Amino acid sequence: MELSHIEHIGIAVKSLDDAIPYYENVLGLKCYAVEEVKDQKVKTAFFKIGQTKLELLESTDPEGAVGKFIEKRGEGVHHIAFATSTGVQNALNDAEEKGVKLIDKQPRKGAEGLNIAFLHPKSTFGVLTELCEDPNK
Ligand code: CMX
Repeated sequence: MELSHIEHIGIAVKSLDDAIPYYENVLGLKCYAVEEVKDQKVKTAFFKIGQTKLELLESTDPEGAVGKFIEKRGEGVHHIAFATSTGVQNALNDAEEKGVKLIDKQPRKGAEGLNIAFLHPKSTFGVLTELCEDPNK
């Protein structure tokens, strides 16, 4: 597969309202969007730093991926998302061929209208890995 850059880093937090002021007042970043992704059972807040975004993730359901993550591991880095310039489906096919366990067999819609898919952290040395592409680019 071909990756162009780190699209975003996902960070699980208990509360967006509590965490956003740290990113704004201490790190000096600006939260430019808050969006609920119902499908993923999260509310997200976005910051941009260079080409890369930070995506804060607040769980909206204790049984969702982020709810379970915080319950088990506490707040912290949840996933890394790589932008691919050659298509998420192609990247998934390539990863599967190379023996990586997929969470998603096909891309689905994520925050900001991106096509996204996840590789399983048990196959990626403990890092939940997201592949994404902007269908409008
Ligand atoms: N990073 C690394 N390891 C993780 C992890 C993460 N984010 N989330 C779970 N794990 C580990 C757990 O610690 C656990 O390890 P052990 O068996 O050693 O304890 C193992 O994976 C299984 O975890 P689990 O709590 O039993 O959870 P599930 O198997 O039900 O789900 C996962 C784990 C990764 C398959 C699920 O979280 C998933 O499908 N994630 C992809 C979707 C997602 O994360 N959505 C939220 C963000 C969406 C967005 O960015 O918009």
